[in-house]
Amino acid sequence: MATSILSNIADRTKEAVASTSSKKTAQFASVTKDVHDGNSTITSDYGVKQSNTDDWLKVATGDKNGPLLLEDPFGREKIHRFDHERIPERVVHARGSAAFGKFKLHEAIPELSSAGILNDTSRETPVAVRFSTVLGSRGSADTVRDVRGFAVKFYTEEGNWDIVGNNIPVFFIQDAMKFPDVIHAGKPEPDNEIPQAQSAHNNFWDFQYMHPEATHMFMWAMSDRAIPRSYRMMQGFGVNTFTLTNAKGERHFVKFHWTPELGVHSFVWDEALKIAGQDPDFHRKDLWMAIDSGSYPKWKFGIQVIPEGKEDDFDFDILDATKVWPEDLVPIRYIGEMELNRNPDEFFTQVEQLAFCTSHIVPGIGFSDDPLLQGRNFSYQDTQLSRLGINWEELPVNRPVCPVMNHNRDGAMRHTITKGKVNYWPNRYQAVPPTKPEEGGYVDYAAKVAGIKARTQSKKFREHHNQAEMFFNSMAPHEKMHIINALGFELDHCDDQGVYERIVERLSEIDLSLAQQVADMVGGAVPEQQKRPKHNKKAKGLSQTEFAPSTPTIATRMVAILIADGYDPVAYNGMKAALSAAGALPFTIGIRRNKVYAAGEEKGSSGGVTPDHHLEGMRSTMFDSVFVPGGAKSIETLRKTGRAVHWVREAFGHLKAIGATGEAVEFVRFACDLPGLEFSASSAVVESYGVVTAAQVEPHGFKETLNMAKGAKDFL
Ligand code: HDE
Repeated sequence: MATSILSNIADRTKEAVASTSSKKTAQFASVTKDVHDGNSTITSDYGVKQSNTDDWLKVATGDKNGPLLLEDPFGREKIHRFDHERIPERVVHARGSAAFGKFKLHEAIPELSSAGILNDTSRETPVAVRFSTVLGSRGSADTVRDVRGFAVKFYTEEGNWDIVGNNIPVFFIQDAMKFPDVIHAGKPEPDNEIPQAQSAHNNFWDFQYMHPEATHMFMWAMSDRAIPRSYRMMQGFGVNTFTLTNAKGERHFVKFHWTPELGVHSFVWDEALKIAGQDPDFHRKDLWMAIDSGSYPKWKFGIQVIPEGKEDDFDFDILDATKVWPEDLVPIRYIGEMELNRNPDEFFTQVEQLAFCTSHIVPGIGFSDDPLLQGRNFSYQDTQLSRLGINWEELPVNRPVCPVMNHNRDGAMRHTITKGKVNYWPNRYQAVPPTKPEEGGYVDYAAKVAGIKARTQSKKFREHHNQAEMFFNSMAPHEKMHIINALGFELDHCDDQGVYERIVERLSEIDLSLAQQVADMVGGAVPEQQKRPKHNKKAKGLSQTEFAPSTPTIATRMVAILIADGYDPVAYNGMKAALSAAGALPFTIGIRRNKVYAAGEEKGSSGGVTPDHHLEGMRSTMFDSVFVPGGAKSIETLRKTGRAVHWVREAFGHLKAIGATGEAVEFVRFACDLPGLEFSASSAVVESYGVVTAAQVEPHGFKETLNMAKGAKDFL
């Protein structure tokens, strides 16, 4: 998607970018300057108007340049500021993008938590959400195989609450102390800094083998979840176990869930690989465009709850982040909804400086003894200190919308001016006292703790394979195939035989057929025996096929309409209108970007359409679906154009819905080259393998065609 698509969509949809009228929006406005206000001129940072910001002050010698003068304050300031523009990128999750919106609670849960945000259904809580990949640097591609970060900051009336989650519900390790190891192993290797944003290398897989606890997570990371079609089509999970405390002081264990309204969808691997080269910003643009055009992404907010006292009732430890709480045992209760409706105004100050802390919770919410969570609670605050400095919570994007007041002072870049005689508590003025619990002061749950100080872990933490197998068993056949192929790809990139052979050995503890197929692909010994007895159990909510949207929709999907001179204008215009009416985004792809003329139109006449892109500039990988209208001359040209044939064939290979009418039906059959494909020679609409054709079309036929396309798997 090129920038032209962005402006294209902005033009097309005149709907204004919504701004939630929220305290956060107002707060942003108070610190926002607009370069387009029409009144500003360039000043120095200390406010002096400048008359020339192009030429450094120098000693002029006639009409020749002389030496530059160090005394030029404007020249020095401009270069100084530039030299210091960069701050360290996040040590993980460096690549990402963010948007703003609102959270609305539908069902109060006073029996579980006293948190205002979980009780007051009349509130609209502003949120900031940042999506990210984990391993790549800030400039890496969006569509790589990786876990996605899904971090939500709620600006609540009682302070900021952050759920710093992922799009996969489990994690590689159980104890935070192992985090540097898992990340070192996954990041580029230390000697040559290769590969970028990839888990397909020796060190990553060496780590996986050395840590049986990572098995469940690597199965997820090899699944379709790790190549999402869009941030808007991913789930989010808090992963760690938190707690909820009600007004009576009773405690429940909780896991948080986000479920997307649009369903959960992924690329196929070949598509993800190609897009990483064709458009490294694919996900970033997709989110931006959707919000810009008024198609606001939404997620349902759900909780899984286990009462205190029931925590030992399971065959896994509920504090182990490498385990899910199977939904059959602990159902999800959906209690709220989040919508993203505003793009940032400036990336650096609103996305790079957006900083999260798992330790940021509000009254009514607490931590469990999950050893991953407890370590995270230290790490996030610590990393913000090195990225942003001690006063990072004063930055506009991180500021709470409720009052902040205490006796913390000073530090680099402090800019709140706190007036008064005292900066400590207690003081003789009773100035800024703590809040009593009954008036909303945070109260820690009085947990009873007794034990022996030791570097150890609970017994149930030592079982690592049951859920890895359960996950694989729960996959649909095509999802299993994708996992096998993903492992085949990754291990093919490991050149250390010891590494890939040992992973195959590990796989034989999960599923023999999986291990055998991978072994055959990547080389080395093919295991003959299942190494661990299988339990054959499945669970709800693991296969992403379960997450189709409740009402199938083509809205926000990008559909390419392929044309050359002589195309059928009835089919072209009819389909374009039908797609727009259904909320899809039609793009005209021409044989060239200069005007293309319909059948019956003179070349150079006032008619014709100017395509959004041409065949070489934009590939079918960038679209969800392709439609080819008929028109004898247009089809003759497309058929002779290798790239056009490839366009359609590649879309077919990527399982996309393809539509064709009139002469294009035969062209699509030729391009897809599949003997089993059924085509229609009449006006009847035929769907076969997601290809929808009608050889003879009446304008009214487009609605029918579109309905068929909606039924195509790609859209569900
Ligand atoms: Fe993070 N993680 N993490 N992580 N994480 C960071 O904090 C860390 C873990 C996650 O969009 C860092 O601000 C430790 C699990 C997201 O800005 C850092 C451990 C999950 C983001 C850090 C984990 C996550 C981060 C780097 C093991 C899913 C991006 C920059 C105990 C539930 C947030 C930063 C954003 C970022 C530490 C494990 C999600 C270094 C020590 C599990 C989405 O603090």
